[in-house]
Amino acid sequence: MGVRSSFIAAALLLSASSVVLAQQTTAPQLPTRPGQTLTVDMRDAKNNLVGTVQVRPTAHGTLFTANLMNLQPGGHGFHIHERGVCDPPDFKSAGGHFNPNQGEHGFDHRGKYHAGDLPNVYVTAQGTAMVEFHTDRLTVLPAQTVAQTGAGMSGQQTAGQGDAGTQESMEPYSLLGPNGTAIVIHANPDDYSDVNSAGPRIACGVIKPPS
Ligand SMILES: [Cu+2]
Repeated sequence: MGVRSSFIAAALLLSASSVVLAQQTTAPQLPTRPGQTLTVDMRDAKNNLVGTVQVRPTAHGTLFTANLMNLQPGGHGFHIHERGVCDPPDFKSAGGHFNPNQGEHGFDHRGKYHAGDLPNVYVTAQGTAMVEFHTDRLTVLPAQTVAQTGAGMSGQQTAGQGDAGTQESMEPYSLLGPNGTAIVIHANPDDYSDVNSAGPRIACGVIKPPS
């Protein structure tokens, strides 16, 4: 086989693999293992992009990396809400906090707290923020996978068994359940106890599987 024919063979191989790649990037695909990062576009009440949040699965939960801009300086509540719908301007469509374990709001609550409770983000005088935080309470594994592997919603199952009603699952809850979820940024910082302390919703982004 001459140089020319092996070149053609290599070219054919290359085009065959590009076809496979194209199929993979166009077909919707749920993440099934740690390492596949989701990018959430955050938009304000006027539907302007105010940054992105990377949602990266880890071996122990989820790492959030927020890169934000054009926000009011100061502290802002940052939560996961229970519906993957962000209708401006008030974003009430996103529902309440993501709370599959039926807890109370805030890290200061002694019992179960909302899985969607996350730390505040602090915006600079320039209107930007770059924040990373990790939680072991949330996962971007599909809800079905979490259920099949015995992870996730077992908190509710345990509650149904009576005596262990106050025991909470240590496994993470899926951000990609049937209703979807959304990241919501509030006008004020969360005081980690009062559900209303963070005030109105100023930005929202739907967490969805890669398309
Ligand atoms: Cu919120």
